[in-house]
Amino acid sequence: MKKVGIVMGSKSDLPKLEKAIDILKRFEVPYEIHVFSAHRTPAEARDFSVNARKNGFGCIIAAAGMAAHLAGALAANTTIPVIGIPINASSLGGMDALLSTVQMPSGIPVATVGIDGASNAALLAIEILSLCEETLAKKLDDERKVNAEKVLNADSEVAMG
Ligand code: RP5
Repeated sequence: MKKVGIVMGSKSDLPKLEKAIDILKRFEVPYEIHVFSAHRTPAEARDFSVNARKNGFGCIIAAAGMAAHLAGALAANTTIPVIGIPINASSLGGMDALLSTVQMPSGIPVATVGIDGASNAALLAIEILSLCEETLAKKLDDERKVNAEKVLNADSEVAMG
């Protein structure tokens, strides 16, 4: 199975990625975690991205806050899918990172999830890998059923008062 790369711009972003890590573990998806900064370690970020496909990665999750160029910088150097997580790390509440991550120029896509949207980033990464992994497709279906069950139970509870 291909790996998911989780890259964050700073170790200070790590707590915001725990949900993604938990989900990848639960789905038994192999992953690697790195700290590379588009601004502070641009050469290392580039090397990771340039070699990602040949190193067995199926997609990259890139999380960064503030003037968040990490996801775009990684996407510029690879044609495997890059999922961007804008991190709330400043007085602007993550809007700075959201706009920096989502507003990519044509030709270099970044699939951007919501601010601090680590869960959806992991699920989207698994959905991408599931195109070639039937076991993951089945686990995703099971997950959706469990989630639907929770909402239906909540509906029953609320309706009964
Ligand atoms: C971004 O700046 C990082 O992704 C982080 O969200 C933010 C602050 O980084 P530190 O100053 O905590 O290293 O590059």
